[in-house]
Amino acid sequence: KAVLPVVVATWRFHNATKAAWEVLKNGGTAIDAIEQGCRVEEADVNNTTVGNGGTPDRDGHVTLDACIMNKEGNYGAVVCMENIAHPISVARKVMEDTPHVLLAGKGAEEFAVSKGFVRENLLTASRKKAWEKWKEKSEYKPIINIENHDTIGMLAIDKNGDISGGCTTSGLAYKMAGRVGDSAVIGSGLFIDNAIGGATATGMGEEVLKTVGSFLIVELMRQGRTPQEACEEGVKRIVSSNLNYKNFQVGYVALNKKGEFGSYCIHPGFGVSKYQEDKQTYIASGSYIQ
Ligand code: SD4
Repeated sequence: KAVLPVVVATWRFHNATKAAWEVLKNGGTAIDAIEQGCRVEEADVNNTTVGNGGTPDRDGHVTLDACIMNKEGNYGAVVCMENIAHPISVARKVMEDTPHVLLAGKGAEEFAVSKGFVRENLLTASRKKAWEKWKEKSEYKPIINIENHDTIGMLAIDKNGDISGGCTTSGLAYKMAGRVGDSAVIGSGLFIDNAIGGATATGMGEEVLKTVGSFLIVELMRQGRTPQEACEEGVKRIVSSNLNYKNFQVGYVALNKKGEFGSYCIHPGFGVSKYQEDKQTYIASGSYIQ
């Protein structure tokens, strides 16, 4: 029997999963839980990979990617959007209020403003200082499990058994201007199928994009794999095609319609925050490299 409702998220995002759980516990929908949960990280300036307080690109611009997907298989996303603190909510508006699924850059920002979102400066003093320090050497070298990995990917099933998901990030620290990662791209950073379950990703977005990771994992679950087996296969697909895998991290989380979850990553250090049966837990993920 399915143990519902349930919410899982990448990393140690206790406050975000708690906010999502509050929505679910009170009978709210999975899509509302996802939006409210993701907003917690977007607002937290101490999370330097999401929303306000995110790390800028190498030119000093904080550019955000986010997407959301609902039980009908509808999807909305923004990529490379500046000056708007809650891209997850803008993504939801793209999904619900436009004939499109993905808005980029200035267009996304203008759309957000037209929907009542307020422009604000997202580059905090601390991130500006860190960027200025980075510029002294301008060395582009992501550090495993540290500066590049705090993206929140979240999957939730409500009491009706319907699943939704969201993913929101400022992307890799000091990326090139205009770079878009996996997080807001359907099938890569996130995929939801209300008949099967969902999957989401964090880490080196280029690798997730090249293997269409989240779609792959949901399709493997459709073929009968458990969420755990599907996540392991998703990671294997990356490490078997890229000999450089020791130098980057990718972590996957998957949830099936029974409320069972799985997770797997390349390097130790990744884990999943879960709220189920009124209990919050953190589960360290298994890894390809021990
Ligand atoms: C990206 N996957 O833009 C994101 C980065 C990430 O935690 O997950 N950071 O490639």
